[in-house]
Amino acid sequence: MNQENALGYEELKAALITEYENQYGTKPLWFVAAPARVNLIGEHIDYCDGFVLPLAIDRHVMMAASPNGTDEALFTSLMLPDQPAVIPLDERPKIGSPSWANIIRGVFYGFYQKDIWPIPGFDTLVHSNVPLGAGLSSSAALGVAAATMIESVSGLQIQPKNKGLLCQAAEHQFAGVPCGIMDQFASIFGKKDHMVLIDCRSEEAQAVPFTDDSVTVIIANTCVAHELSDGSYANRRKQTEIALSVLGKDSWREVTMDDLLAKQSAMSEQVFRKARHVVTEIDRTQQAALALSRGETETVGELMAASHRSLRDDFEVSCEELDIMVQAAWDIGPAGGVLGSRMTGGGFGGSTVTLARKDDAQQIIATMASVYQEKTGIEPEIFATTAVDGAHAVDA
Ligand code: GAF
Repeated sequence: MNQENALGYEELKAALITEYENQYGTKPLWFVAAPARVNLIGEHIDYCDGFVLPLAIDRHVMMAASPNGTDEALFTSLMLPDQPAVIPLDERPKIGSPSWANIIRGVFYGFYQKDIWPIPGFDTLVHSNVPLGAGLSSSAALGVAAATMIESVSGLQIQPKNKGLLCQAAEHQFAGVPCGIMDQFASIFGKKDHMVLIDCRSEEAQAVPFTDDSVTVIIANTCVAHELSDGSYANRRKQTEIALSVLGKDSWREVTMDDLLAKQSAMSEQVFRKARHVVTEIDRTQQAALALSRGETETVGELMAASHRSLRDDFEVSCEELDIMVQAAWDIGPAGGVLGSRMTGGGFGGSTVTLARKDDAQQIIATMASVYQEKTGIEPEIFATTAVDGAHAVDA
């Protein structure tokens, strides 16, 4: 999908309701939306007790549903119309086929474990304007949308933090991705015109306002697909765990650079560099949150650049296309309205995030697109986004 032409919130909602009526011959009783996210800074440290600073973006997974009088939940996605998923609700949820619905099965399993079970059957249609494989957490948005739908159907609300943890567990157990809490928490705690500062140790989320409304966020999808379940993500997480055990600490929050240097010879060069990223990125994220709240955009830009270099050189999760896209933004620089740019999300492809002056955004997008296309031969998807509210039920 070319994101320039992606459906907006209201269009997506209208399309889903119309299609629901066409397929099921009735209006949906329940309707939910869960946003994707982009992370400004704090990468690969949500599973290291770090701080992260994402925002929920105006790209959503939406679901419409009505009771079907059976003990099965049916999920059909307008993105994959020939792969409907039937999920039995009279037994313990298990991994199954089609695989796109495993995250939903995992969310059902979370409700099963919480004794919110059995749930009466319902027919669901899913629609989305979140680009897939773009590192914008389409999977977390799908899981959070499913949890929000199950809350509507069951009439029982889960505490937001527990809902986030339930959805994270679904990723671990049903999708094989040992992710942190950032994506699910951003989708749940997102707030219009705010970033979400998440303390991944205490698992608390705090909304931080964008104080400067002349600034916007640009997402540049390299269109190099990113897949977290292929083992590279799990491998990075494992290396951070090895480092922490060599350091002999319970939490990365207790690790200083001096601690790390003192143990450098006890770890491999690979593991040391992963650890250096964690220690420096935790520090950068706290500094960036403070600088943003003070409107010190120059500092934020420097921190974003340092974050990208650390992810590229130490954590090794960037790729040539991400580096080219980030360099294209850096080359435009503050004079052209670029305040900061870096890769965002899990990496190995996916997207970059750029903080930019609103007035210059269209020119920046055009320049980044043409530089990127010229250097890679790939047509990117680049769009400005806004911070939106977290997952919610809507009147259909
Ligand atoms: C993915 C994961 F799902 C997140 O938990 C986070 O670790 C991110 O990669 C990297 O910061 O989106």
